[in-house]
Amino acid sequence: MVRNSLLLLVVVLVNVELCLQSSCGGEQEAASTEGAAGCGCDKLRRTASGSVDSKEERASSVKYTAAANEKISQMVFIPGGEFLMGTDDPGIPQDGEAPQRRVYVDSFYMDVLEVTTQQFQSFIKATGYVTEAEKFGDSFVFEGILSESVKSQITQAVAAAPWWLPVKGANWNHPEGQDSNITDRLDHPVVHVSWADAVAFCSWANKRLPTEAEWEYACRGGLRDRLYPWGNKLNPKGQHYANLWQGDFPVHNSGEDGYVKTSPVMSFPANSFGLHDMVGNVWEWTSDWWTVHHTTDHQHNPTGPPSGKDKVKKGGSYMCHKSYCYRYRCAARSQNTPDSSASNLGFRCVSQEKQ
Ligand SMILES: *[C@@H]1O[C@H](CO)[C@@H](O)[C@H](O)[C@H]1NC(C)=O
Ligand SMILES: [Ca+2]
Ligand SMILES: [Ca+2]
Repeated sequence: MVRNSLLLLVVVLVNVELCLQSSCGGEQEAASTEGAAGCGCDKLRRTASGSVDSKEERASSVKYTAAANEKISQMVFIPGGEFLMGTDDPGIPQDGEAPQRRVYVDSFYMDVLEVTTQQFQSFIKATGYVTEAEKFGDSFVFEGILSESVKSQITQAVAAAPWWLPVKGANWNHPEGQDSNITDRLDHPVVHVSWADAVAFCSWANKRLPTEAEWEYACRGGLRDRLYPWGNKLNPKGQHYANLWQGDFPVHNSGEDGYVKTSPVMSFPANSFGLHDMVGNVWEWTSDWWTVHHTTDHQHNPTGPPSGKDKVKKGGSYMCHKSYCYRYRCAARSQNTPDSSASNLGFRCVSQEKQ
């Protein structure tokens, strides 16, 4: 009874129906433990029940910066090969990190960096594409990065993760709602992009989203059975290798790694494939549907289940800390419905041919 009434504290926005844990969480969430509750990212669900079009807003605020940065769209060759995907020592067992399995992936090219707001702006400018967050009229923003004025207008939260607030007008161009913009973060990863938005961007760039196997292979950078893209120690020699959370979630982020929100892409060292921010900064969409059941049969270029409800995302974000979201490991994984968007979720693209 008490539990139910707590869950029902969650409210429904005019245009967005938040999906309650009790009504659509399914077995996966019921199985969640405290340690795995994490940043609550997987609780961010909505059902498409109407939309608010904010096109005029977008048109007036998009400002194209012509100075295209070469490095920004650079891709690196990832030589194909076999690797051990997943782990037999899962940090979060119910996420389906196990079992460890032999997987082969063909060679491909991968964006060195997470797709930036500037790159995404170029895409919008060129195509007039309207993101799902813009159609819905809102997106999920972590409470800790909102202005007091925006916060004061919000009366809803996600029951299972009350630090996530649906913010009206939040989208890639206004990451914390209407009183925010991307002027000072063109080199930060774009956020508030849904899975379809990410797919649209990649195909516009003549690329595609990575499969989970490709993403994880790339994350591991040729290392065998290691936790992170750089090895097993989180902070070798006291150095930070990823934009994560230091402090007590969700109330205090000490920013010891230099950033309490997103960081400019390339602020942290690359792995041996030359890829930056594979873990941390923002979560990255993959093309796979979510499942927690994996075959141990030797797989070649696996693409995940043929259908599903959620898409796999990888790498964790600036909101992750070991105490509640130990998901900034290469084997770690999480999921969202494809129409989800949030202030810590972005992507990068891959391609089979050199671009
Ligand atoms: C962007 O936001 C900053 C403050 O965060 C503000 O000073 C600036 O005027 C805004 N720019 C635009 C184009 O709205
Ligand atoms: Ca940080
Ligand atoms: Ca990342």
